[in-house]
Amino acid sequence: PPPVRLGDYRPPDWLVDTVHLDVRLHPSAARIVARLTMRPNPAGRAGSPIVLDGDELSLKAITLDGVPLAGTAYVVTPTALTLLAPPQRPLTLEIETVVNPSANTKLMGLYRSSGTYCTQCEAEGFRRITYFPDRPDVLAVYTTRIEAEREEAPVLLGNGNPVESGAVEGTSRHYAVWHDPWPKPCYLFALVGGRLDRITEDFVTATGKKVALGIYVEPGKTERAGYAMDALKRSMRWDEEVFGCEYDLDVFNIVAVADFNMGAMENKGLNIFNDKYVLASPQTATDADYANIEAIIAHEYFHNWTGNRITCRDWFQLCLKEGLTVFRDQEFSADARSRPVKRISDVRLLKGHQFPEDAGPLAHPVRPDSYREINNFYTATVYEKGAEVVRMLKTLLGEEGFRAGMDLYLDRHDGDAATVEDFLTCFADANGVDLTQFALWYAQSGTPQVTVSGSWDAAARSYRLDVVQTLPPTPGQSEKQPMLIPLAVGLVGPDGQDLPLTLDDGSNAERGVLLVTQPRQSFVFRDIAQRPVPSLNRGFSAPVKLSSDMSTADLLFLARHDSDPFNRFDAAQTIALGHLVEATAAARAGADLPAPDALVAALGATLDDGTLDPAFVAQALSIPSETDVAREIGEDVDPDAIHFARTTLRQAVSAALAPALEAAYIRHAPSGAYSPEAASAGQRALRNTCLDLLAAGGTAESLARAQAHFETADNMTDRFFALSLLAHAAPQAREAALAAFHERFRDDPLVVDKWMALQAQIAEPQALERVRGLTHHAAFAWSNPNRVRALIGSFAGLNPTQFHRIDGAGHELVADAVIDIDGRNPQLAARLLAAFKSWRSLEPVRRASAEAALRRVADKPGLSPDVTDIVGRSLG
Ligand code: DPP
Ligand code: ZN
Repeated sequence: PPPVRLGDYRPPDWLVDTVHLDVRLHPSAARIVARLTMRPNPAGRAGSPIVLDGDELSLKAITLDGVPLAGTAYVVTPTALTLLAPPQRPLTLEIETVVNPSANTKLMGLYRSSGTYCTQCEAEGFRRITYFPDRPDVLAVYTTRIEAEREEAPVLLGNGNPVESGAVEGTSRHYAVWHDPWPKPCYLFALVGGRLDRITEDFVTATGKKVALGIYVEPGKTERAGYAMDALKRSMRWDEEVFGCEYDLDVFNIVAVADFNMGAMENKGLNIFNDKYVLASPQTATDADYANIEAIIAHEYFHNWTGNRITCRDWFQLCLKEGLTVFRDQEFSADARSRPVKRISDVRLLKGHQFPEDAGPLAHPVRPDSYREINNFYTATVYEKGAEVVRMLKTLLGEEGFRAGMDLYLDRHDGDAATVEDFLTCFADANGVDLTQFALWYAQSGTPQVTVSGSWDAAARSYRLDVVQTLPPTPGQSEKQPMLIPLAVGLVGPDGQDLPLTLDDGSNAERGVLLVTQPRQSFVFRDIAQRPVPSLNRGFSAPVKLSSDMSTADLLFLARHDSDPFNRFDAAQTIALGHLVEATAAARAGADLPAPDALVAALGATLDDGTLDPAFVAQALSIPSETDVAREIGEDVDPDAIHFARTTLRQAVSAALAPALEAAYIRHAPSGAYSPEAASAGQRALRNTCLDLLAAGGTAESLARAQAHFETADNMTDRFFALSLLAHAAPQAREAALAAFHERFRDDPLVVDKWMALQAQIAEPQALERVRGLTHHAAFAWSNPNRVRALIGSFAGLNPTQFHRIDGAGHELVADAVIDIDGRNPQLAARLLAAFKSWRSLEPVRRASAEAALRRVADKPGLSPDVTDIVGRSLG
């Protein structure tokens, strides 16, 4: 099929006002009767047929205004039901379909997960439940009656508010009716039926309305839902306080299921979650798990306004809800935890996932203008870069201007299916600014390269920054226009204090933000009496690749003194990356590796600074990942050389800083019982980072310390961290530790996932056989996305030396898995295949093997549209 194009958008020809669904759950033959009241859209084409999407549906009956339709009045194909010549007036269609939830391995539409019936409709899953105009700009009011065997599904949940429930007379079945008063697109439809336990709490909104909150989990797991409930209540309050968004139904339910393609889904009033992002206890979840749960609970809740009350006109506008909602959840976590540390980890995620995407064959704009398979656009670019674009708006407009734009958007577009243009227009209108050039962030793909050089003119007492921006060509976009880049800067004086910024035209660079709009531009600051050190792109104000002519000495100075915590972190990272690039080149050339003196000095100073937040120090001490280094090198990448350079660097840092690391390890010993809150997590993060760097030295003492850490841990964060250390750094202790860990947690699938993921990441040739072996482990299941992502996803995404083995066996393994999974779950298969996104940057031998693996996938007959799209673009 040809691609779908943004430019081809047309409003729907028919609208749906109300939907009455009657769903009778059954493991293999669920029966759905849908009654739709429809009318011709005045904005559509007059006289149009009614075209309803469908996928793997069995049509049983269809009536129009209560009269069965003649077989000649409609046409059914595998993808649509078309009423050829419907009367051009309001009408009621009743359609009966049957689907098989147990056979639904795609996990789209209505399916069963460990015996629980659930649905996933975004993006195009509702058409797998009933025939419907499955597009986000058709908004209807839904009433859903769900019926099931009481024994099999005592809990029946739908969107909106509960209306009634009861027994079905004379049977073992029961039913529940739900009504959602808010018009919504069908991708936000959901229902759940199952044997579930729950926890409940009440929340009183800002205007005093009581909301009944429920979190439903597999029987016996309620004690692990408490943190999610806490995060939910805090999210609801925060959204009232920060964005003025109040909840709008009597109930809000969350259901955790074990088989889920995504992280979670924001269905109106009934969020459905991958259980990985709900269930947590100190014994089973790490600090990172807790932070993810908090962020994702908030994210899905925030969609109630940014996504549900205001939805997307079409799927090209996906970033309208996702980028904005990621920005909102990032801000929530920043307020709940440490803002600088949150910013650092968000930027690390962006650089680790989005930058490589933007630099490879899968690059696409934040708002793509064509797609073949929308499921493949739930990407780091749409989500994370999309959030950066919203953040830049805030940087440009300031706190108040941004809030004014948001208020206008929430007010003007409530109830709409909106576009990116609608969104930007609100900010332009509220602030009286022109955002035409800014809008290029949505349209142009690729990471802008910004090169800055600074010079101080002692005689003129001025400082000049010369800025050059370029945007590399990306698929489908050979020519680019200059972007509007908000570059936050500071000039740091010799005493470490920020100098006042006055531009030579007398204006003060507002909030320290330079507006870069031209390919080349210079900014001159006056009254600069001494040579300052420039601090560029503070807080990572723009998602660009920055390079400058800054000396190592200047970077070291910033690492110690910058008032901007992000740049303080980043200065040390820049030193480390520079070292690793040089060391990798030396390793490939068989030369001696350089000594990391500057980096050791920077890290040592950070470690010694008792005023810093431990969570910040932990981030600042982290050595850039192998993927970071590969991205920095950019072409002709040899993962083994990078691994060697990085391992050598870690050894050197370990040796040089051992006493300070040991002291910090002891200083940050836990006091009191485990708590997942940020301060406590920060202590653990720093302590574990020290443990890790110490173990990198490989001394018997450091490994014994890791072993003791493992054995005495009273929480999953410490236990799993130590296990990872032993698995990576202590082959002799590895098997016993892995076995002990497995023995303790063998009945807990989410913890066994961690155990598998860890083994898949060991940077040794045996990892491949280990992964193969684990696919036959009793706990592994190809049908469960969490299991597949843990084992195969971790191998492909987090074990560069073994995925990119020089003999090609790693590529083969992943290609085989993709082909195998594609028959069951195309979305999951396509996700996995995207691990090849940087294949063109590999050195020639590995590049050839990656290409061969991709071609083998491409040549497979019967591939899904999902995998066809990824493999096609990857090779294109
Ligand atoms: N559930 C996914 C998310 O919230 C897709 N909407 O990002
Ligand atoms: Zn989302």
